[in-house]
Amino acid sequence: MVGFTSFALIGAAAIASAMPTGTTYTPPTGIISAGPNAATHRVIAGFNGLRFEPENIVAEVGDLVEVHFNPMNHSFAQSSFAEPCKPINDNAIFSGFMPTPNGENPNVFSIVVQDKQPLWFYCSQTKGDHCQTGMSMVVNQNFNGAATLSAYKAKAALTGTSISPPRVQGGVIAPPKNGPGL
Ligand SMILES: [Cu+2]
Repeated sequence: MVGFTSFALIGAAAIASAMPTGTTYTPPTGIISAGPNAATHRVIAGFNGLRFEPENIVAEVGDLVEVHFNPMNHSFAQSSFAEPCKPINDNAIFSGFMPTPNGENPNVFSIVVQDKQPLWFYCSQTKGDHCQTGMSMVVNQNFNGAATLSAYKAKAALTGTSISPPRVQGGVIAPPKNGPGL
């Protein structure tokens, strides 16, 4: 089944104020928003080189995944397991590129987990082949199956290049509510 992205925007009102000027996205109806007891799973893109840290997250429905960006110029993009380093479809979650000369980018990209299906993410930066080098991660991997993060990375290394999703969507760009990731 190829359905709509498994993450969604936190809310239309939040989006309107948080998305960069000129970026519009209408969330589908029926999306799950972060609840008052939602956990926030912090991820650092570019921690100690070309990787996400942590890169294997177990999250509950309604939890937030909050991606912080370290140097250099990373992104957070959704793929399938079968085809690493390219968008899962035109609705693939995408943070856009987050250029960060030093320290941590003042904005994070936050998404709400919509279900318990595995979700695969990669950095679509082609300069330096980030995805091919191992900059990828998973939310809710099936630990009893063959679709592991190491298997994803092995396939990613064989792809020629990365493709970014068509537009920034599926999450909110805003300053982190609870400060930097480290
Ligand atoms: Cu990257």
